Amino acid sequence: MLKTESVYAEQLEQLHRDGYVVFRNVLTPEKTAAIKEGIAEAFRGKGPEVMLQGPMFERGEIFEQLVDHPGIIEFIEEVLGSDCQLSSMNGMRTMKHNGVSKWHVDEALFFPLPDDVELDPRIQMPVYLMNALYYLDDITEELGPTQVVTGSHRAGKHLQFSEEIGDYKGHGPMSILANAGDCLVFNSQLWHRGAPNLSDAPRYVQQIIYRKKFIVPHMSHDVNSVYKPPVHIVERANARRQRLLGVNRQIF
Ligand SMILES: O=C(O)CCC(=O)C(=O)O
Repeated sequence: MLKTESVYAEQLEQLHRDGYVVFRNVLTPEKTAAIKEGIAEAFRGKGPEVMLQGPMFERGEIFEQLVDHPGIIEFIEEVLGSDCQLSSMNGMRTMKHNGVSKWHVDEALFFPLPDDVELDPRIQMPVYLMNALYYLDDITEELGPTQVVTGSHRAGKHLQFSEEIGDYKGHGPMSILANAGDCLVFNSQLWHRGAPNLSDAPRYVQQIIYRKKFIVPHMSHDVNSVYKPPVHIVERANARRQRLLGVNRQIF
């Protein structure tokens, strides 16, 4: 049987090679502004040190729609499988001098390698968790860009949670200078961080983490426990969104 090439062939190649892909202009200016306002509202009354609030799909339909945002969700499903689900959906706000600024991979290092061992380039590592960051501001060096080390999802190295990091195969830390409405999608194993916000303005980002179905959901960084989305949100969701929210009609 002829295998049809994915419409995401180029992005899939980039994701597996570099560890990340930037999708440009995926949100309209109106949606971007509404999401930013919704996140600002979620942080109302919180101190400047608070950086995450969630789960954001509980905060209105504009956030529910983002769970299965067209153009992004199809790509996520190609990588994680058509039965993938949401792991967490946090709004981020970083105020002056703040940021998730220690270099890390999300959750855990899945495939550690000894220092003198490298992955054979023919091996394509499975992807278990993917992070989608929707930018709600034009991201400058001053506002604190997401920074990544290209290809480092294949390094298999434990990071020391420091604010400095070395190169990986000739690639040093690189800032993703995106615009409001763009979305960065990356393999959770990529070395990354949010550089500190040096400006006087708050920086808003919508983060959505997706997981392969067999991985336990996180849903909120505040309540790292068994979580069920509110019934009215599940009831009005389409079938795909219900699945992403953890409704499981499949036994195996
Ligand atoms: O704030 C950022 O740009 C990066 C956030 C981050 O490190 C993460 O989502 O794991």
